[in-house]
Amino acid sequence: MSNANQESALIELFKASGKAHHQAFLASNGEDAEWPIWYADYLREPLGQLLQVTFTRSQLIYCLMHIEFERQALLSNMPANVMAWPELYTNHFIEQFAATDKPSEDKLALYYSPYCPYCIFVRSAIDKLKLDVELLDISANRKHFDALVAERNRATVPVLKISAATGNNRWMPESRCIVQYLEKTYGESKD
Ligand SMILES: N[C@@H](CCC(=O)N[C@@H](CS)C(=O)NCC(=O)O)C(=O)O
Repeated sequence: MSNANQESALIELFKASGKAHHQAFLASNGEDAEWPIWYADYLREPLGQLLQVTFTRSQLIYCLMHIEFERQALLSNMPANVMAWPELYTNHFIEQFAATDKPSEDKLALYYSPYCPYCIFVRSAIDKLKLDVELLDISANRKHFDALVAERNRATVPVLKISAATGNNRWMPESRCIVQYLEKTYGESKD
């Protein structure tokens, strides 16, 4: 599936999930305090198929809540700039989980700080997989710190920057997601 087809299929899936959720909670006009659980159960299989990822239920619940908190924070800060939620969720899942076109040609760089336990977790996965990843210490080099903040509007590490030969860059936060991506993409028999 091409990247554009994958993107539109994800947007459609999120739209359909919204409709199905509203249908299921008509009586409360869509109100559902346990919405992440409902959505995780609805999305787990089709989302996993579209992204070729095996999601655990708790991982998906965590991801959905994380995106929603970020969305709410964006809405309260700059409502005019926030895109529609199916597009925003799609961007997030593509950034975190979709494979790139030619992973063997991608250049990888890790923004990290030496004392951050999440960064140590990612670096140990990089060592285990014997990957060639440029290490950019944001606590030792102001240039790396500034580049990270300019891109992400925050200095949280670790962040994996994936630079494709086409010139496309992807910035992947969240240690667990980074490790999962690296293992899935470069582990064992992968290229
Ligand atoms: N959930 C994140 C947590 C990352 C995190 O909290 N990193 C800390 C360093 S250990 C950090 O960058 N804090 C500073 C900040 O967020 O600006 C992950 O698993 O990667």
